[in-house]
Amino acid sequence: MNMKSNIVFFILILTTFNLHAEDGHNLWLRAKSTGSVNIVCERRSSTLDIAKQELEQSWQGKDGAKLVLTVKKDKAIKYDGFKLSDNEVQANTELGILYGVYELLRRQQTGQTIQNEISNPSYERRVLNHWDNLDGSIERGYAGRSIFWHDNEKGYAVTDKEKNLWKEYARANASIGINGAVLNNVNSSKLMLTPQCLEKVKAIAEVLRPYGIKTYLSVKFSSPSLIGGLKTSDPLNPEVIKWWKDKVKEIYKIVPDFGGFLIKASSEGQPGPQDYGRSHADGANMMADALKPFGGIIMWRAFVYEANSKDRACQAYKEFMPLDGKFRDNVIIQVKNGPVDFQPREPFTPLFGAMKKTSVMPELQITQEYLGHSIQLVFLATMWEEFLKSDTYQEGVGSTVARTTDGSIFPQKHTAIAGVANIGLDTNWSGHHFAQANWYAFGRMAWNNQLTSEKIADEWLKQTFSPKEEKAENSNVSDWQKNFLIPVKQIMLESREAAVHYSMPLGLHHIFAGIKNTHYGPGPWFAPKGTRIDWTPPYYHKADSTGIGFDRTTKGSGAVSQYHEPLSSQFENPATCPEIYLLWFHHVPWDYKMKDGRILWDELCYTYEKGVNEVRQFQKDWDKIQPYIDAQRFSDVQSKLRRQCRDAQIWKDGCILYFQQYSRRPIPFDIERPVYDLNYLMKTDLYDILK
Ligand code: GCW
Repeated sequence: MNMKSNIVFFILILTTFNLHAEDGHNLWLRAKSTGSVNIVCERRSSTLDIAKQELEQSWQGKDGAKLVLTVKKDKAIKYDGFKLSDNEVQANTELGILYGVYELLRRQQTGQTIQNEISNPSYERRVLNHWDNLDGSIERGYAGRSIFWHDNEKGYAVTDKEKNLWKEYARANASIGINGAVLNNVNSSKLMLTPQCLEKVKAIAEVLRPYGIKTYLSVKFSSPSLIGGLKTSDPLNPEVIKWWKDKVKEIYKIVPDFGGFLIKASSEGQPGPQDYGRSHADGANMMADALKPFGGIIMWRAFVYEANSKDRACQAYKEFMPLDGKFRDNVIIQVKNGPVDFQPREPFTPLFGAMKKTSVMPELQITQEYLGHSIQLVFLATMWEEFLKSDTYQEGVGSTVARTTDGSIFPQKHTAIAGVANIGLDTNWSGHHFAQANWYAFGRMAWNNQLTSEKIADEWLKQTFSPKEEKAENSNVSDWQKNFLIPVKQIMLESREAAVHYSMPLGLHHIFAGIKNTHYGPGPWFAPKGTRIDWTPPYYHKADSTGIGFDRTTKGSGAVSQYHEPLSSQFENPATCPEIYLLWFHHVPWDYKMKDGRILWDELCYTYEKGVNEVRQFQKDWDKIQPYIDAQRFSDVQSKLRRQCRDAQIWKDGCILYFQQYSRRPIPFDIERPVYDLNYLMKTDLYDILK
């Protein structure tokens, strides 16, 4: 064969064998239409055009059916909600029509029926927070570099290829109801508000706009002095106030639908009002006033803790509760789900429900900083469901976190929820094919905070993996459901609990390897001299010869008192404290009797063992599904599961062997023996630092 025919041959081979190869780039939006649809819509706009195009591209309903899209005010429809029936989508806004269309298509693809129904979003603002730096790197990003920012060399130039990617990104977000994006890291660059950078923001905003995605920015609180030439950034200084007003005006001139600012201030070394002796309220209100005339909001983070505090988990409540009622109505306090920091399991942050006169929004972390990066298969929806359903009891039984934040209990002017994005330039967007499910789940729960993780997993799997060509063939569909959908859904639903088991069971938290600050892998031993103690694991696990765990009772740090009764008493008493939080709230003896009759030490060992076994089981189950999935995604996930098994083993061995030095008890003889030496694991850790 000559060169030319060689190439033709290879192309042929590729198209024959790779017909079904999937790289994950199409996310959950793979469906192709199976017939035509006759769309009736009186209006035209770029958003409605997208709605029509989506219908034509992915219609799987009755061939030739008629569908009416109606923009008409209806009091029962809230925000960009919609009314859905078999042959009509009605909404107050064009964006509502688009959301209704995505829902209709989702129902078709997942085989769900449509009754006449109204769907309203739980939150007014459903926002992704990108921790993207202006040099293109991403803090806690595990899926490649930023889709928005380049390295310095390319500067702020915008290419068509990029615009196309942003469009795909916007489409994916709109399809799950996300309507806002903070384009840059909360650890913001001072350059963010410079005119060159804002020009780029304008370009991005233009691509996102037709999909209903508002653009927000994270900015440095000290911008007036850093880039504005002022001597101070004191929020009560008239020149500073004027500087922000002018800057906001400049932004709205080029981005008329700008959403507002997300601020990390007086937190982890970031500048803030406290540098000038002012409060969070002084700072937030000053900026909120500048945004008010344009309809913008401030999302002010409550992620604050100071070095050497007795208990970091108490701080946000202490700093923010006295300010309840002091914030403008266009300020929302953005609070992480747990009081420490996105750990595999935490009780909810006690500020939820407690701040009654201030808008509060949850911040979830989609990117898996503490949950295995994009290496481990961990479906986070179960964790978020647990969090949203947690009862704060603040206004009686049923005051769940969901209801205290979505306006059902407190009259908030604005409601919102944020998720720290896991999106990067990787072909499959999120690094791990299953990490896409976390992006998806965030959007779906932000739209409906009552959705179950089971339902979300089910719809995501059907859209993301169902064999395209077999949709109509019932027998094949059920075959696929039995052999793929059911077992893989099971893996997803168990995956977060498994991660808790093999890394931080029974309320343990923040015992990560500290070196290089990766937050991947165990490091309960990590405590080099001179390191801030609240950045070392022993601060959190407090293991010693008498027992293990953080005493947050009234005799300890008192964190339990920040919760409303009956929770406060329930957490205070080890006998009534849920065992999943035992070591979060209590320092208990190694021979403490657990509910199942085992002593704590044995329970700890068995739980680590269980976690490892669970991942080994995921591995076996995954191998079985090979015939029901394309080759590429099968092997990508297979190989990541191998690494996950190894790393779960390292977690188990590292933690059990380390804690054994304090418990001085044997590892129960019926569990698998460790395969790594503690010294080796500790040295490997040290080795890393020297590399
Ligand atoms: O979880 C911690 C992370 C930091 C992050 C910080 C925050 C953006 O380790 O990387 O900084 O929280 O949420 O501000």
